[in-house]
Amino acid sequence: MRIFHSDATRLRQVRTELHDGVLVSPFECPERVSLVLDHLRRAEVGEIHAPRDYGLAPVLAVHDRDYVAFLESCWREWQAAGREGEAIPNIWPARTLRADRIPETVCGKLGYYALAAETSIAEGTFEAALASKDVALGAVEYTLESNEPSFGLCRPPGHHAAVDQFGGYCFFNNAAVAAQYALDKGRRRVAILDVDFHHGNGTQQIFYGRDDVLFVSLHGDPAVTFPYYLGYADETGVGAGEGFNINYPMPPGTNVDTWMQTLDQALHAIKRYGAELVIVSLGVDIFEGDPISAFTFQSADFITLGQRLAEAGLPTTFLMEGGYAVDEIGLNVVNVLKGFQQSTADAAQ
Ligand code: SP5
Ligand code: ZN
Repeated sequence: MRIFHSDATRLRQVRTELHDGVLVSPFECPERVSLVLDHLRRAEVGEIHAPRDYGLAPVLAVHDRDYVAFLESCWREWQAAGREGEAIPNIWPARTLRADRIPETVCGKLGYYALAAETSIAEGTFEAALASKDVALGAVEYTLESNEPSFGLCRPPGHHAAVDQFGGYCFFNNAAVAAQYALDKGRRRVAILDVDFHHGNGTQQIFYGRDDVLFVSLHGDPAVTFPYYLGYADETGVGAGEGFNINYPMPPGTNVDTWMQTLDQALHAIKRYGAELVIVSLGVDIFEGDPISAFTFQSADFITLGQRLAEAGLPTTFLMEGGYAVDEIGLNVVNVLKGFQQSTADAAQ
């Protein structure tokens, strides 16, 4: 397994996250990268490579050009406006307001392009987001060229980022950028399997009307869980995309047996689809000790997860999404990848 990592993913170093009514130090912090990297090295999971610079074209293949320009200029505009803290939205084009005019000033643009308020923008955010999509692209390119598995240590994560919205700690949808890249390199059927605790609303939105990417997600029930306004089981796709979006919402506290049975259903759907590549949106915030999530994985359960994914027998790229129990994040990620390798090795014997 080859690992992709870029030091520039640590350039996002925001100080504030709006959490439970208080500005706290963000759960999605640069230490997450360092800790995962340490464990990957110690466990000798595979060679660690820095990705090349893929430029903006693969981003613009799934994201809106004005949105990308906003992310690039946001912090500069916020500072020019003389604001004291970090850039955080506080007004949205909510249901009774107009969403067909984009405001001209940074406050208005922030609300237009944001889907949540916990994710502040400051120095280095755009640069880290660029590095994160390069990590994803390096990983997927390696799998496309070799059929060997890869892990992209993406940070910031991506699955909440929609065509023209950031939030949930996400700016560019790394999994969507990678899936589109695979299609542009000639793959015809790509599956994205999202195991993060939170629904991958951005990935769903990007591919909702399309049949060339199957999106399958296991996550906390949106009736009681972030991002609340997407992720129900009746969201199955639209038009050509009908039947190519599968959501498995589950209640907080769902036990691992139930979760694994649901994973079997998800993997069956991916096999039936005839996926040529699986991109796993790997959030390890399904861990019981996660500070903002509510599933019950123990560290050893991540080995089982990796084994089950390997049994699908498909070319696989893992991309890092969430996971905020920093003391265990490295072990949990390594366990998935080791479980995957172990099972692949067994199958080869
Ligand atoms: C990529 C990813 O995992 N993003 C997650 C973003 C979650 N942001 C808001 C979380 C709100 C959690 N509220 C839980 C209250 C527990 N006290
Ligand atoms: Zn998550």
